[in-house]
Amino acid sequence: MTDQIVLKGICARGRHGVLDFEKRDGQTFVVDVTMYLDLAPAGSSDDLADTVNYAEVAGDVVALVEGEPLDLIEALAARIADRVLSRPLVEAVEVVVHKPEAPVGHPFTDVQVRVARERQAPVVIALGSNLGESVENLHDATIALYGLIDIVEVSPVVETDPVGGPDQPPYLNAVVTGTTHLAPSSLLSGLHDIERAQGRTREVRWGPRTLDLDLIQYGDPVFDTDVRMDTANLTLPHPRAHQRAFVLVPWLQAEPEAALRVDGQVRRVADLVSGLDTSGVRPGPDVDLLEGPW
Ligand code: A4P
Ligand code: MG
Repeated sequence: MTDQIVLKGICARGRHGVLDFEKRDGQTFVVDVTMYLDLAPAGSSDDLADTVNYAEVAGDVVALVEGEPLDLIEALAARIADRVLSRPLVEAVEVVVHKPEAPVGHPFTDVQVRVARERQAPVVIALGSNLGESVENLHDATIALYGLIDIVEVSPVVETDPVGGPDQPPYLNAVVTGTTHLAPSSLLSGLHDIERAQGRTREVRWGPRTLDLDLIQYGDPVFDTDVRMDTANLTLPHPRAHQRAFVLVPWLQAEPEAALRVDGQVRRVADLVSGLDTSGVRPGPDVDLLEGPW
């Protein structure tokens, strides 16, 4: 069951309606917002940064009610839902807009429009393995990713020279793109679960591993919907991805139009790759990570 924050009865005057006098005189609108998110982090940290500040949400709702006049409360509800979903931690939202003074022409107590929206954010995940049966590790991880994202593209497997860390065998790397309704922090903990299920232990930074899953990008920088954050557990976009041929080369193969934000600028991955030394990246085993052959 998903946790919720419920904010009820936010009241403001707006000028939404089809009739002239509604736009001229305005009336009262009342809004209820139910946000679905994982409250476990805030439950243990007692830190406002780990949850959604409902006072800010109320401020956003009032700004939209008092803002640009719309004809329909359906449109108002949809805009409120989109605004709430733009908060990185919110995974789904239900918005109810009440218009108790609507010109209905008969006695009534309330009219309300209810919309439910779920996040569908594009995501890019990089996979790496250089311990154990690496091809199988990447295959199992790709299948497990179905539990977290709707997969759109799976890159070919590339073999890569290790970057950083101790002396270690070459890696197999790949990139999976898709969409998810999960918030970034929930997606990252899902990635850690998959790593753990494959026996990943964290001993040496940049050391050999059965499986590494990195969240490279969340949202789309071209539409300015990419999440930018830097917390103790999660940095987005991934801070080293733009320098790493073992991430960018397979990503470009999976998504030729890919873009990544680097130091605030939206860059084509194709341009980033052409500026990198890619000599340590070569074709890997000829397998389709979803289909085989095994
Ligand atoms: N973390 C913060 N932001 C993110 C994010 N966007 N995605 C935190 C994933 N994790 C993120 O990661 C350390 C911590 O980073 C996590 O607890 C998470 O909360 P880790 O996976 O435990 O450790 P790591 O992978 O050793 O460190 P790091 O810094 O993620 O290393 P990289 O950048 O992933 O590099 N060479 C080749 N050829 N191929 C490789 O795949 N991989 C690495 C690891 C080094 N050299 C390589 C390869
Ligand atoms: Mg990592």
